[in-house]
Amino acid sequence: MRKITASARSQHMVPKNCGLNPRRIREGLQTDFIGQELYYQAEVTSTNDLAKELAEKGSKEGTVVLSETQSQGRGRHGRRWESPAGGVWLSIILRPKIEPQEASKLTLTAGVAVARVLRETFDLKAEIKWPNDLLIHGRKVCGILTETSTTGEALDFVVVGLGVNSNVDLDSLPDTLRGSVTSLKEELKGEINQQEFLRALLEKLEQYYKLFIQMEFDSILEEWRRLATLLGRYVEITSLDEKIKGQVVDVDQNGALMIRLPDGSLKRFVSGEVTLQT
Ligand code: BT5
Repeated sequence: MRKITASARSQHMVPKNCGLNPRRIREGLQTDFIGQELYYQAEVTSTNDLAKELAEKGSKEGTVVLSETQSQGRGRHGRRWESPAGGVWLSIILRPKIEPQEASKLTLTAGVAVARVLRETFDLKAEIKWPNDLLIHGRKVCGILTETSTTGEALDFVVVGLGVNSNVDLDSLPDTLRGSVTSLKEELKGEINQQEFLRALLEKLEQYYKLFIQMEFDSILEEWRRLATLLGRYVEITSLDEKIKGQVVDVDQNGALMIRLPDGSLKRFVSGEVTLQT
């Protein structure tokens, strides 16, 4: 595994023939801590797994694990996350002083940061689908997987994993995903500069994470609401083997989805799979 730090930037550490050049990302990066320690591998099982291992060994807040491909990229509930070459597959170690159940707020925070980068850098109308999807024209371009490690009631660390189909060829994804996914390359009809994108992404993630740790989650949530696709929509939500239909009313202070059921009552969901009703 390559660890690229300010003190270890010698030429021989620069991987050759890689789409992502970690040394170049690190050099121009305007962050205080996110990505200042960057581990790069051409292939991993899952960047989240590697990040967890590093966090357990004491890696500091902001450490990023980045890979060109993942052989066992994961989504929620053990679902497979396709991670061919051309994408940005990364995980960030965070050590916020929060309760474990608040970690889902970090998924929303990261979603706002990614949406902002896609809008500001590429002028793409990226929207957030609760809880962890970023969509462009209704198709998934990014997924977020937030995982925690706890001891008893206390949170040890959080790993926020981000998968962005940046320069991914849609042909390299399984047929079953056709129609429901997209990539930046597809939307922009051309490849993007991965180094610049990564820098912008890490900088925006730090900006929002700083707001988060300054207890500014309310303002992040305000922004999240403006970027959300589901508010006011009629949906079906599957959560804990229960399927329920209703209208999305809001997200609450903890990022849970509030749905008005046909009988008028409100129900709160902390997790679940949402599909739009036609
Ligand atoms: C997610 O799960 O969307 C979270 C994905 C997180 C991936 C990152 S990559 C870096 C880090 N390391 C990991 O191992 N994971 C994280 P979920 O909401 O459960 O969505 C999973 C579903 O998205 C799959 O069942 C597919 O339907 C779809 N999917 C799989 N690969 C995709 C891709 N590359 N692009 C768009 N959709 C995909």
